[in-house]
Amino acid sequence: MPDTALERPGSCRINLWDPKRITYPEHRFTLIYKLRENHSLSQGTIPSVHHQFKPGIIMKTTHIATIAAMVAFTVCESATASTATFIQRDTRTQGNWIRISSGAKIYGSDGYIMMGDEYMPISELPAYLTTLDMSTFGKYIWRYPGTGNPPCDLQLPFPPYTTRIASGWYYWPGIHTSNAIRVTFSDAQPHLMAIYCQDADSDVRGESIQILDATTEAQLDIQHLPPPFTDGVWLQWRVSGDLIIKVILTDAVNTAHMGFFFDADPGASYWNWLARFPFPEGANRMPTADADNDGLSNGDEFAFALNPASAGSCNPITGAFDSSSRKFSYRRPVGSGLDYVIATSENLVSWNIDAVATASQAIKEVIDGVQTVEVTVSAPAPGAHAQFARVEAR
Ligand SMILES: [Ca+2]
Ligand SMILES: [Ca+2]
Repeated sequence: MPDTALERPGSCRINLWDPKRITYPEHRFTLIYKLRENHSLSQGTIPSVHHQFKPGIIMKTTHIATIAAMVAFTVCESATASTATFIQRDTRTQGNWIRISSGAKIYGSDGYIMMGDEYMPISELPAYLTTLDMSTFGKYIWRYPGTGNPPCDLQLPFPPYTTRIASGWYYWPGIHTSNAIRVTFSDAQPHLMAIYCQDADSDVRGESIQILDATTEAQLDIQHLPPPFTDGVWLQWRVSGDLIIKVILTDAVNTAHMGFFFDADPGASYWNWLARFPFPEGANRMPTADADNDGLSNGDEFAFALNPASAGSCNPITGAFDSSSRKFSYRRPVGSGLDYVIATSENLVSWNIDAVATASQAIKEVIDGVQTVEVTVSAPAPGAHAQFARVEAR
């Protein structure tokens, strides 16, 4: 096999492709490939019946181990591929990362680390995160909890969420040995990672956040924070693998970052949908945020093909319920990855899944990636005084 294909970082899952559609049920193919990190040699055994067709590098060879045959292998996604795709710069959410009313998190639903008072980090980190080391940085508290509480200071992660602190980590060249943070994810899945940066005591700090592949040290992304960022800025990426994050000083004498926040990635279809809309400068594009303040989260608006950047777009029902035909219709995006379930109620309090109505959903029209779906609701129970229906996107 060509060495070039084997030099990819990460251990690869390799699937056999048999171009002649010949199966070798009694055989196993033994393949030598390199592992990352120390480039030692190892062996993997691949069942001959393991066929998968996914995009990737195709390598061809005339014989592998004991089998002399023309075969091809597709190297699928690397189990530890390091990626970092910049998602957004949010200057509007500031320190309000938790909804005061419910305690639900806009950032950090999977986990977070921030600095509390007494120079002690507060964290609740996700299981998929195996490394996040900020020990080479200085710790500082610019403003203690309860001191002024400007909205740019981060809410403390316990009720009543109205108490805030300006605190975090800083890098001072010549004093601190490293400006690098190793962040390692144990799985091969993309996650959302946000860093909150705030120049809490001046308007002269400037810094850049650089993300490197920890294995190759190739730069995956860099974002610049010129002064001032006194009011607080969220920088967010879609990331995976093993990363080095460098906080690079560009202005003044030291840097400042207040914490890391991790969330589940809603998927490429969500981000592709959001890319259609002109969000206000600095708006929060997270599924849990409500960028246009119409009472529907961005995630809800995605599920029902609404415009998350327009408060006037908040109703996905395109055809009102017709009591004689028992039909109504609604909009949803093509390929949302969600399941749409119909539920009915007599009192708007208790809801029951209407399996027949759920199965009745018929796509009547598809325009510009948006489906119009017609639903036929089951007849209400005998004696019911009213009937309501709703569509649940799961
Ligand atoms: Ca909204
Ligand atoms: Ca809207």
